[in-house]
Amino acid sequence: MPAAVSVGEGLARGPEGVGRQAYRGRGVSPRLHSPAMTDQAPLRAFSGIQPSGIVHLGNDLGAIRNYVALQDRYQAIYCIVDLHALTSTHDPDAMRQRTREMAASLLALGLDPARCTLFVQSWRAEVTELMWYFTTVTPVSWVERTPTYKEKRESQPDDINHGLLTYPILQAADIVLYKASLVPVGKDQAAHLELSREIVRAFNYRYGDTFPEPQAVHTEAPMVLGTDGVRKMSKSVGNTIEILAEPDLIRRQVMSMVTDTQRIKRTDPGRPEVCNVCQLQRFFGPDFEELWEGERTARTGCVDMKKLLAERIVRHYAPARERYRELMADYRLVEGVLEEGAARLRPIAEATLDEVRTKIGLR
Ligand code: AQP
Repeated sequence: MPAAVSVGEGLARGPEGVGRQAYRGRGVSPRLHSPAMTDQAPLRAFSGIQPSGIVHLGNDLGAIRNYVALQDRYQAIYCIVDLHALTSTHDPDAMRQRTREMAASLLALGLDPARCTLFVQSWRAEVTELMWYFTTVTPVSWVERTPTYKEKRESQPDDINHGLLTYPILQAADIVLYKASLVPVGKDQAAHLELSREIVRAFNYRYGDTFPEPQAVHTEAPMVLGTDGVRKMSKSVGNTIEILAEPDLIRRQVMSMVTDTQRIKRTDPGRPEVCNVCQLQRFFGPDFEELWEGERTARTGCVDMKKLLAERIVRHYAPARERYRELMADYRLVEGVLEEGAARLRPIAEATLDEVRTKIGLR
């Protein structure tokens, strides 16, 4: 099986070029489009997202759109990974609040509890037991070389806690505790996914075939660039577009975007292939090629293009913003969804642990 596949539904493709590199899909595997809820072998999809305060455009275009798409095709399980977030968030009130915000955001953006399972990671604590077993098949050198660990050592030098090192092992346990084989994620997660596959292989090699090797499922925007036009859109960089924020904030964030740096004067022809604003237009209207032509011929300026993108983003997410407000105002519904989600997963988690404890000789 390939390590990554894409589900490009509803996401337009662009031409070759630098921008295209950033947003390129990985080719659609026909196998992934077959109905999944068969009695015989229901394929499971699993993904986790950190309760980290805001949902940005990178999260949605890179992952959440696929969460939504996959819930009609597979048994989809989505998790708010509070245990992972503890490696960086140490304020209990912030943790509680952000977990609520993320749950409400995901429901507002289209997760439907009738078609998927949404829960909070720590509410199914079996995962921590499985993680321990996985630590015993994972060489330290594998986790030390993880790029995100190296990045976090830089970004939080005063807080290099052990959780940062073990982070990808917990991620592997998250996925396979539910025997999921498909993982909708952005491309920034590629190294973690590869490590999950290696850990699964190591476990299966030592104890016999137990878990499927998970594979990433990408959208056609697996790496959304931030407002700086250079780095991955990321909260820690501060280059985000917060899709559920007030319209004025969204407008300010879009208007701050870096465009084609070689287009100095309004009359200079633009290069939509390298302009992040132009590239993002692909996801908010079918007329992006016309817009690009306007850019190439200098009919439109960068400011026009940003204003248009800002209005389209504001409009696109208006219903979700409204729904998010409603859910946060009356949180009981969200709480019920999360409780029901965790309860629904209990038999699967327990069955996996029973099997594992026996295989490794603890029972
Ligand atoms: N820029 C991005 N492009 C495509 N996909 C992205 N994802 C995140 N950023 C991009 C995908 O979103 C899912 C949730 O990831 P996460 O839990 O790591 O989310 P985050 O904390 O919001 O990501 P940040 O902003 O990058 O966090 P920091 O700055 O704290 O490290 C994942 O599937 C991820 O691939």
